[in-house]
Amino acid sequence: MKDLEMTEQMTGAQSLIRSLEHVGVDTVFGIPGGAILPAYDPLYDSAKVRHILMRHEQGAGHAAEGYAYATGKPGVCMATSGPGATNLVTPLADAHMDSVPMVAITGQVAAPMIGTDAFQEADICGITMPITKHNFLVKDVRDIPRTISEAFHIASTGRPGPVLVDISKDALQAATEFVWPERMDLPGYRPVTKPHGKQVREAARMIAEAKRPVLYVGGGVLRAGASAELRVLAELTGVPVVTTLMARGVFPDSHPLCVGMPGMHGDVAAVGALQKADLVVALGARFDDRVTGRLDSFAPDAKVVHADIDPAEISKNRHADVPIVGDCREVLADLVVAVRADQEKGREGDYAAWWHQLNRLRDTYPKGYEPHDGDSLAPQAVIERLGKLVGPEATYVAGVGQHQMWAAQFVDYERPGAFVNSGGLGTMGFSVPAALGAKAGDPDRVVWSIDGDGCFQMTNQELATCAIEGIPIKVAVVNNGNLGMVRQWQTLFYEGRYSNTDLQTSPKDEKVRIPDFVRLAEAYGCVGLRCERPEDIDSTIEKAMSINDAPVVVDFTVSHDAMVWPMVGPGVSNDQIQYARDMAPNWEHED
Ligand SMILES: Cc1ncc(C[n+]2csc(CCOP(=O)(O)OP(=O)(O)O)c2C)c(N)n1
Repeated sequence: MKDLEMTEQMTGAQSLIRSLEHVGVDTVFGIPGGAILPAYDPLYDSAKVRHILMRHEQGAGHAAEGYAYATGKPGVCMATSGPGATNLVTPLADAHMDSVPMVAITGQVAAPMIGTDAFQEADICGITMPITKHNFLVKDVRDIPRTISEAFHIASTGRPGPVLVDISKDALQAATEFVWPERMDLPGYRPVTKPHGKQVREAARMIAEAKRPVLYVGGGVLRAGASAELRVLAELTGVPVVTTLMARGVFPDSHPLCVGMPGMHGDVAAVGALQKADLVVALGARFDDRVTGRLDSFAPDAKVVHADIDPAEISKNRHADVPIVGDCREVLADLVVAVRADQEKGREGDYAAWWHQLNRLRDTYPKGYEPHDGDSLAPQAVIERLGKLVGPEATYVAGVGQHQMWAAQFVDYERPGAFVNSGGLGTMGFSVPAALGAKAGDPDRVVWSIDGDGCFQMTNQELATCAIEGIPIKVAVVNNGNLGMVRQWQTLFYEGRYSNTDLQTSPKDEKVRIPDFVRLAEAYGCVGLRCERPEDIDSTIEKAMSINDAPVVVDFTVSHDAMVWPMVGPGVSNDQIQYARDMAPNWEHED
């Protein structure tokens, strides 16, 4: 019976949907159009695959990313040829930078038309070559099942990433026999997951010998599902842990060994820990310029152990004294064994002086903010209260800008996956659709989008999708009336010349808001709330939390002038971190 089913006659489009069912896809985010139309017909009949009709293909792509964050499975999006496909470019680039597993399926014009500038033709494989882990152009109907099977394998193994499958319309329409490939044949694609024992033992030896070691933990640890192993290693050794923007929550913020987030807007203690370290153990982290600051002055006295599943990352930006290629979960598990063996032989690090130094940094430069002049809301207070009232079990999805940094700083993350954001590409418009995808993938979890008024205006049309499809996300628009992060740079580096950053979403002097986010939310079938006074923050959040049968949008009208601190200016050394304007730690004193 099974064999018979396996060799059934069908169209290419039917074989595509059958293939998606085979790899376990339950949700597809997309928009139809001419070239992909044949695939939408059998999709209509699928009992296993839910298609969520988005309002923009960019939204479909980010929703697929949010789904991947929430489930650990590749997110799937679908679009037609030409403009449908090019609208996926931003989310594909985003997923590529942040190693998000995702499969994008696009229709292509019929094979004989390719290269003729046919209506809605775009060479999407050519366009996305540098921003996908891999892409396929399928012109032969018989290749569809094999390609889908390979695409999902590539997207989710090794260093995860986006894979695009572009299928010509004639291949979708042609008749075929459905044959599911028994085995995968991908010559040249063999991700190394098992680390080399010698390097791991060397790393353990260096950890024991170091005086000032730091575990520099990146998004690779999240992708590898290795937070339990990380915790064992940290507790076994007593080494301080810093978690990058992409790794927030992988190690609990409340853990005494957690010294915070490094980088441009990181904690002084975390930045200081890396700068003063004599050993940096980088785990699934890629020495991004937002973390290192000026690279040649980053962690000047540190030896580096660098573990990553992607060999291309190792020594890319910073030379690794001990390179370890492998899956972070296996690396950490093996490191634990090696460290235990060392400890049994009496080889153990002594970091008491180091902790003394770090604790002083933590105590002297804690996170803080100015509660603002007059009645206006401090955006940090809004986000801090949100984190406190909503709690660590929720998922928080940020946009890009000041609110993203405050969301990283002022919510306490206790579990991996609790914080979702666009770290590498820094994509405005990520938050609402990614929150939609996260909620679709994990409907029982409360999902808050923390968005800026600028970001929100890029993709808020997906609220229609949320309302119609019954995906009740909650959105906190941190409405400072401006492209706040850009305005901050204008304040600091352009003498306060605010060229083109005032969005008029909450003008200071008039009452006209364009748009009025509360009315916009209502127009989209959501509940719209507004909060303008500090004393209303808690009750507004509680009100939003009490509504579960519709999406909720809260316009938190906040001060225009708040800035993100601490800050390492662009292109300067991390040693020059400022924890407030014109206030820098006194490193001499700290030594
Ligand atoms: C698509 C895109 N365009 C432009 C930018 C540059 N940019 C980075 S942050 C920012 C301002 C974001 O404003 P808003 O969403 O209001 O957030 P805020 O910084 O005010 O919290 C801009 C324009 C970007 N990151 N992405």
